Amino acid sequence: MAEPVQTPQASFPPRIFSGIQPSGGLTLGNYLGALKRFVEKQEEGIETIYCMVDMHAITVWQDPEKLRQQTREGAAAFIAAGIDPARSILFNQSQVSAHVELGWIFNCIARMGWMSRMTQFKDKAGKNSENVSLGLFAYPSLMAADILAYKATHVPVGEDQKQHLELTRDIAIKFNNDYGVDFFPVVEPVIEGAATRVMSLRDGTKKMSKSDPSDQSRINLTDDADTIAKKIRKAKTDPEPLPDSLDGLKDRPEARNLVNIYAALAGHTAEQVIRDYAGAQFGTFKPALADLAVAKLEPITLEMNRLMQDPAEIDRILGKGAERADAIARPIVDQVYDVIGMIRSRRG
Ligand code: AQP
Repeated sequence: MAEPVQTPQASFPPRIFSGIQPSGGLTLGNYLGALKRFVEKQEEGIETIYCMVDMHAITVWQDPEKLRQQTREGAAAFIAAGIDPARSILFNQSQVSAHVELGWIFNCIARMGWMSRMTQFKDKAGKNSENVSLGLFAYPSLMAADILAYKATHVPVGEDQKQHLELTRDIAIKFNNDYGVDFFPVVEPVIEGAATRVMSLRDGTKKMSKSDPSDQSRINLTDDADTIAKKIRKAKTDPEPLPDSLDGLKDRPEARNLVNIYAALAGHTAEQVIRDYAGAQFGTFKPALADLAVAKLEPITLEMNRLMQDPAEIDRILGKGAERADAIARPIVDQVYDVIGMIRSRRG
């Protein structure tokens, strides 16, 4: 089949959408790669829509009670990190059915060949690909629906989601071409900052992930100050001091990771950090990083804990956000049904 050709784009007003799976507690990777960026976008005054993507979480079995808890905890992390539910729309995906409706339509747009190239599926399925859920394979087309149900134009994410956003672009372009419309925007990934891919504290070649079996591999947003300091102290490194230029970190993934984390937390570039710590041993650098991490993360953790005292209030915020999200997505998905030729004659 010929590659889809891009149709000329009508102008779509800027709108940000992004989400996080409540498949475990949020990590420093989620914070630096996603949450921190989400807050910055809100502060830029762009319309921002953020979601706990619980339908994605169940692509791997979740204990129902834990899933509820993790969804609330994730929402609490958004608010504690600076998302204001009055200015941004904050909700959980399963309360807005437009996502799964459009997800099915996109399953019929996306090609098997495109989906088979998704490296995250290959990584997550590993040798067990015959035995994972069909949902895990279809996940990226539901992600495209999450974004395009709002005609979002920009999506802040970590580096690991870049390929899924390219697929979202392909789906939008193919839908527009197949139906001869200029209906969906071709989204722009927003992958910014010094730590777009935070790596495991135990292995600098592996992404920090909430589902890694080793708790020592990650910093959780619920970790207390002592635990954060201990995990950083024990983080895998090498015996060399820090070099005087970034080039010197090329074959030192663990050292590079800690420098990137420091830079992202401090709001500096990695170059600045290397300038400040050139020649320093990890015995000096790690305590400085631990102090910085605690200073930045502790207020968020404390606020999350406070918010989690009142789960009913979190549910109320998610419900209100879902109503606002539905008011945007419902008419868009109804128009999609018209475009693709579905009869819509039911009243009420
Ligand atoms: N290590 C990371 N570095 C930078 N950004 C990251 N993100 C996740 N891990 C890192 C970004 O966080 C957002 C939400 O991701 P997600 O939780 O929906 O899914 P994920 O990318 O699969 O994250 P995990 O932690 O690895 O979850 P599990 O273990 O359940 O699969 C995204 O913007 C992502 O880029």
